[in-house]
Amino acid sequence: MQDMSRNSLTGFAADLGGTKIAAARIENGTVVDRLIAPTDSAADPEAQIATIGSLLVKLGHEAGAPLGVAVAGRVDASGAWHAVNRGTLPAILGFGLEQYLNRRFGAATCLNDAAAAAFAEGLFGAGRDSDSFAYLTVSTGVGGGLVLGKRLVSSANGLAGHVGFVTSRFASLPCGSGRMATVESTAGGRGIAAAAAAGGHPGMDARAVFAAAAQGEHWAEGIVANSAKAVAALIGDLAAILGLETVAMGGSIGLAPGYIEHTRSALDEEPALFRPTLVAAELGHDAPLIGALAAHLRKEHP
Ligand code: ADP
Ligand code: BMX
Repeated sequence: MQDMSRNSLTGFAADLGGTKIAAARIENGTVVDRLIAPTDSAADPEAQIATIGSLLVKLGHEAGAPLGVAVAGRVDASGAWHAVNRGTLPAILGFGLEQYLNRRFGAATCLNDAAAAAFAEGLFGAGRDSDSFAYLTVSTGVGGGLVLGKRLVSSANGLAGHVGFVTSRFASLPCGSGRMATVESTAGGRGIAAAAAAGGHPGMDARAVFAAAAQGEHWAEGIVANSAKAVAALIGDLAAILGLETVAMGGSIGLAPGYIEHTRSALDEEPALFRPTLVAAELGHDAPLIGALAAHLRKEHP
């Protein structure tokens, strides 16, 4: 992975999450223009890609220009796209994404959003000096990407790195993946909103719960703390499995003021061996965009 220079990244990228779609024009490794639209979570894949297409056109994309597309959900080795959490993107049920993107945009590469961010952070960010590195996004869900021995871990079914679907002692409810009591079901944005509703505060998204916590509302502070504890325990578990040296955190919840500090203080309860260095993603919200374009250029010019 080391031989790619950030400066060589020029082209376009899109990042489709459970809450928002970002598209960007990237020049010499820097996002120079960006547009954001809300995700219509119930929309079918063609409609999702139409939204990406309209953002890309406004950014000046023309057919055949280099394009990387990062998506929430797993992308398997055949390029098919499947939601893992069916509650988040219920209409994404095994759609031939890579072929469709290639027909629609001339040339494109697609991969999971957290895997794309891990690729970028592993090459150019918080993971560049680590032999065992994980990127976690705490956003609509809790996603992940693993870079071991400088290689992004992948699997034919596209599920590798989906660390938010491990079970947690801080969770108790069913998860949209079909599993019970996952980290995502309590720590991700949808889980936080569900916890608020269950506690008598319906109609609040995670951002509103964080705002209530910042105002000193105890119920909201408890939900935010529980999310951070679940993520810290997940980091300890991943350290045990992978011998992690460094973890970078991204996503709008992961990067929200105070969240990483909450997670670090929960991680301090772990023995030193299970406590990798935890930092904010160096590329911030750009990580999935830069990683998607890097993955595309790597595929075109291996
Ligand atoms: P996506 O999941 O689409 O990639 P984000 O990374 O923006 O998008 O994550 C969306 C989640 O983050 C939502 O649950 C939203 O309520 C929450 N969120 C957005 N901004 C903030 C904030 N400033 N503080 C806390 N939570 C936030
Ligand atoms: C979920 C899962 C992952 C994704 C992660 C972060 C779905 C639809 N999503 O774990 O594939 O990487 O969320 O995604 O199965 P985001 O929507 O929070 O950005």
